[in-house]
Amino acid sequence: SKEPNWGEGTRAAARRLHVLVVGAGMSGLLTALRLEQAGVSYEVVEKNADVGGTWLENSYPGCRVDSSNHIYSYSFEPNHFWPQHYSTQPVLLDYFRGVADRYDLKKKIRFDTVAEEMVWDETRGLWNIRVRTPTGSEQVEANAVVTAVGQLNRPRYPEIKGRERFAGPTFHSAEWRHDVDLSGKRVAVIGTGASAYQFVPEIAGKVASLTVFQRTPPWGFPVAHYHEDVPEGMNWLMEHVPFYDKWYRFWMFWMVTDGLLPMVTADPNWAGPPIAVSELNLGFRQMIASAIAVQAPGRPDLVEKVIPTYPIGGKRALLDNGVWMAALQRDNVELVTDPIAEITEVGIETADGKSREFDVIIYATGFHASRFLWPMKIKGRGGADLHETWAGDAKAYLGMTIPHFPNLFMIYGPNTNIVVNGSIIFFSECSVRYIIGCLKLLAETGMIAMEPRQDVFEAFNTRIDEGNRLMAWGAPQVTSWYKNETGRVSQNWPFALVDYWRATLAPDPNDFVLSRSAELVS
Ligand code: N01
Repeated sequence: SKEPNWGEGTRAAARRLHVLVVGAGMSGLLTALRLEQAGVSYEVVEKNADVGGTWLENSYPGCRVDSSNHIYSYSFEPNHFWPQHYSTQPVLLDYFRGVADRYDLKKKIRFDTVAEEMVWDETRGLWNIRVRTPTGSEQVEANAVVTAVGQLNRPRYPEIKGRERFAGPTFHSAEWRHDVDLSGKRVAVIGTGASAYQFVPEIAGKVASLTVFQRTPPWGFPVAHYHEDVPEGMNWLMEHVPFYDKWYRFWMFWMVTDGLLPMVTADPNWAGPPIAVSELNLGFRQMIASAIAVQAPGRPDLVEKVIPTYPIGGKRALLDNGVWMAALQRDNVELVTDPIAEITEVGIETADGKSREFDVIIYATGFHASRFLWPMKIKGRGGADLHETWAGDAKAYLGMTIPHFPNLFMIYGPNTNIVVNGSIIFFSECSVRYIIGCLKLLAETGMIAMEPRQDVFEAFNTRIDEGNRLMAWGAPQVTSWYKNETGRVSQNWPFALVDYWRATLAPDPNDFVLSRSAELVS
């Protein structure tokens, strides 16, 4: 995305606008930067004491990005010297802090401040937002609100009987207790998603024993250079060959990420086994399954447990350079696949009647992903409550706007997540460019409010649902956090990256209802 290129007339008209941005993570910083460049008045509220969002909060051992950094970075802030292809969390946090400092973004960020409730004022045509500050509560007024709160930032603890009874320390992977020394301890880990996949190999050698409770195995794609340094020669090319970095980024998006989509696209006429969704998907499965099996020679019992029975692409696939399987084969590590029955004062009991005792339990059980914008309370036109309107099934137009909720713009909203293709930063850049375009539209038309037309919103979501039904993650035999409580895929974008880029180049005024006041004017 580029700096907003607004003429003086637009800039002058936009000066009447004030925008509240919620969140100072990757998307919030980007929004702040573009608003700054456009000359629009804004403030950012951030619940944490620093910028960085997910890269500030997740500090578990081994935490790193699993999209290559050459695409997981802002297009306008390339780093020709990423130390590794997939950087660790401290490197990422430094990168985002560096962007905040370089563009002097912190001056308008209010830290330790939480947006709790926002109510649309029909008559004045603005949002009244109640924010909780370190010293109390206050009201903020804004013509528009941009939420940049992520999809994966409210840790989810499992509903397992007796969870509160365990006497030892317990914590969630996203709230890592660095004060709990794991060395020499008997540790249980519940969950085998992306987070566990990264920290289990890191802690396995330090603890006395490690028991990993797996409900469903993840697919791990073999990526030999996952933890490796970027070769010096590549950095040299990035630095010295004109446009090499841009070409590399484009190539990654095109070949390495969007290029995987056909492998996880369902054949509507597929009559094969439900472990795959197409012939290509079945072949892909066989290839990855063999890559897993060769890592545990002589352990068919383990191989059987770790090879998923759902189609590849059904859930988030993880990157694997061998450390996961190596950890599971250590003498002090056990992989338990019997369902957990109960947590007791001293340990965990499984459905097969076995009890195991632990000193520490770590929950790697993911996030409340489908509860978009939760726990904020949001009331739009006529006092409509957003969470009641959604009723557990969050939808938006292009992931960003919702009928009856004027001037509320979401980044990383419903159906803007990706499973195999790309980088969320790409989506955020597209969304922010579009949102800035919406503010431009308001400024240039002199209108006060905009919201998507109901028919446009519905047609878009019908297209999204049809797309997701054709993907491995939409297959009926797959359950995952990509599906909400209604069973609909509310997280994922089912198309190519370029499709989102094209759809969000600029808002089409015909898609919106624009209004001057409480009266709607089409
Ligand atoms: O969480 P998850 P995560 N009893 O929801 C299991 C991003 N991310 O924090 O599959 C037993 O994937 C659950 O089992 P099942 C990335 O988008 C990125 O690991 O539901 N087990 C699953 O195994 C990722 O996808 C990065 O059957 C229970 C696990 O807990 C997303 O965040 C790194 C259970 C939860 O896995 C979330 O990843 C980390 C129960 N009651 C995260 N409830 C990188 O970029 C849940 N589980 C590298």
